[in-house]
Amino acid sequence: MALRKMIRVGEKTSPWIKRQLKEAGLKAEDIKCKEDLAKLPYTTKDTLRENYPFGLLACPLDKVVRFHASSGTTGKSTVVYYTQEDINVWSGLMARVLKTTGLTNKDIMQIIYNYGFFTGGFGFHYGAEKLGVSVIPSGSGNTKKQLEIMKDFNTTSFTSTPSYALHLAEVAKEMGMDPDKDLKLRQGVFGGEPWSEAIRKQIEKSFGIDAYDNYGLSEMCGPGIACECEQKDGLHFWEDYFILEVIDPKTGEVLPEGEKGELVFTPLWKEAMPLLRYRTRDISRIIVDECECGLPFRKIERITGRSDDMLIIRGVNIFPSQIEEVISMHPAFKGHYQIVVEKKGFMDSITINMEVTEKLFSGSLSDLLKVQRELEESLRSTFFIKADVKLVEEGSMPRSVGKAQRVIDLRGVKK
Ligand code: DLL
Repeated sequence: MALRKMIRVGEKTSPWIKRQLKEAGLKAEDIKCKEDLAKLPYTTKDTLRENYPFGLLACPLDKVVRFHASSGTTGKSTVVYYTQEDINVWSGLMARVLKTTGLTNKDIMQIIYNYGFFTGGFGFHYGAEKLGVSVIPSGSGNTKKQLEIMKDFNTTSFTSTPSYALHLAEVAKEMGMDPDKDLKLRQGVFGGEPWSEAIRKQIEKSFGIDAYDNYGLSEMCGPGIACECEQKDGLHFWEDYFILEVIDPKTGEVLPEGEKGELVFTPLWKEAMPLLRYRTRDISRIIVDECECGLPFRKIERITGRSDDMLIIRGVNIFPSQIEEVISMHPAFKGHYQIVVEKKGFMDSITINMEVTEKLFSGSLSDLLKVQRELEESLRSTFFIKADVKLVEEGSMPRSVGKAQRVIDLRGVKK
């Protein structure tokens, strides 16, 4: 019902949806259910770039109350727009995320995401306020100050990228603080970038909290699409507001339920920027089993990476998250690493720079070499290619206040 209404309205108001229907030789009334949706072409990030800035507007500009945008490392940035009603719905979806992760109006949440064109700060802010949580809009950066605020305000929860949470924990240690004992934190909600189970454990242990994953993307609204419940085993997605298809990223074919592929979302509620079949590039699968928490929404597995992040090293396909999974099994893993890919002669070469503790780094050379050999061997036996591991000093790799840059691909970069 919601889909039919959305397409009927979209055909009239959105030049892009009109074009999608025309390309498929269909009229709005031909799309009655999810299966019919599959007859339409996809919307992609390029669609947004080509329509920069206002080409996807489906309402008069004076009804728009907010813009967000992604930075766009290549080409134009992508812009998204919201009416007041879009903001209201988004806030409700975010309130649902926070409630699902166990927050209540008794909590004090510190929002350590950038407030600006990035959707993280405002998305969490409006959702938390709607749930009645007391919000500290501290924004990103200024790590020491963040920790002082946590202490002074008795913050019970915080949200940031998982990589920044790890950085907060190490700065706390430098300041002589034990976040588990000295702070009142009880939970945290993390997302915006892929993270492994090992990083979750590390965050949970450092702060003495429960750490929950949440997923979203600006093209849909921002954060607020899916999150973990207390089971921490897959992310419930809000099926009453989005239709989710999972497709083969190479062929574009829709896959049977439960198979792994690229997530494609159709939001059912958007006024300013309705989109049909948006290809996220994010790889996951729908979990078919019901969740013990009793929520009536199905789950997706944690996102393992993006199809456009996949590295092809000497013909072998590897996701950065798979590398993280392997190296994070080693007790020397502390969460900070970077993958460097370059051409040596005609061959691809891959090096994983991984930080180890000060104690190990300045200890005996044979211990260090042993760790290096063990990691290289695990990588070789998993991917059947040689990867070099370089162990580096604690604190020597860049820290980001937002999303971490895990891969540096120098192939194609002129020396
Ligand atoms: O990152 C929205 C967000 C903010 C989500 C805060 C969660 C928390 P974009 O900047 O448009 O929006 O980036 C979206 O980030 O397509 C994924 O590739 C990645 N991503 C987001 N959340 C997760 C997650 C925000 N939990 C892109 N796990 C998405 C893995 C994630 N990847």
